[in-house]
Amino acid sequence: MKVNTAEIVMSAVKPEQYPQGDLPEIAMVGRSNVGKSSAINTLLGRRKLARVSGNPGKTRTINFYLINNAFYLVDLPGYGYAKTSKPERASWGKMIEIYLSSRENLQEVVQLVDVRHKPSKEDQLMYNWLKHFGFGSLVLATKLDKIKRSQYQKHFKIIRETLEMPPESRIMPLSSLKKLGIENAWENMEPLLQRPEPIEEGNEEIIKETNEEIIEEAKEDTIK
Ligand SMILES: Nc1nc2c(ncn2[C@@H]2O[C@H](COP(=O)(O)OP(=O)(O)O)[C@@H](O)[C@H]2O)c(=O)[nH]1
Ligand SMILES: [Mg+2]
Repeated sequence: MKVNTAEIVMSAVKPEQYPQGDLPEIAMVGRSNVGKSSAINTLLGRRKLARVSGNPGKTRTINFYLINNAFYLVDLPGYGYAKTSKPERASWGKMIEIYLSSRENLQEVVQLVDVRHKPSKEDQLMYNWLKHFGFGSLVLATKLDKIKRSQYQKHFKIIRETLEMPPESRIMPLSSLKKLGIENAWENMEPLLQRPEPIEEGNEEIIKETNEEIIEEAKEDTIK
């Protein structure tokens, strides 16, 4: 994945502020300090587009990053920050719920977990919530450099089992420090960002004919 342009286009707290248009988007969510801002910077090859660990728990907006004018990467506010008050937690929940349930552009929500630790109760709740909305096919395991290579599989297994990931869901290991796992992450995310080409005027007939040819060929193949 070649990132030519990456810019923040909106910090939103309500749907009216989400960017308009039908570009596809992938969102990232995780507990605060999991390494989400670092991961976004690393995936985009930018040093400080997303702010790293400035003031944990303070980011209370949904940040939309426009990439290559083709899709959005969306930074959702983190959860699990100890000093968050009850009303703050409730407004966080409402904001995320509205986003997950209403955003048509949204193709996938990537859950981030720290590769070192068994996912917390809150991680599990978040992931269940994502599954409920039909997301959760990708989990990004951060801070890979903090464990030994010989321990990778053991940690992936704990994450998979604790979150009760469906067998077809994937773990994408990433180290923002060592810049490991970037290409693999994009290989998993890119297919989710494909949108069918809009049919240009005048091409409908060609597409119809091509489809008919394909159907004919398929029939012939079946007969043989
Ligand atoms: N060793 C290591 N540290 C990381 C990595 N990613 C993030 N961190 C550190 O974890 C802390 C939180 O990172 P940040 O990206 O701000 O997390 P966020 O709160 O989830 O956005 C910072 O001190 C980062 O330097 C990583 O891949 N490896
Ligand atoms: Mg952050």
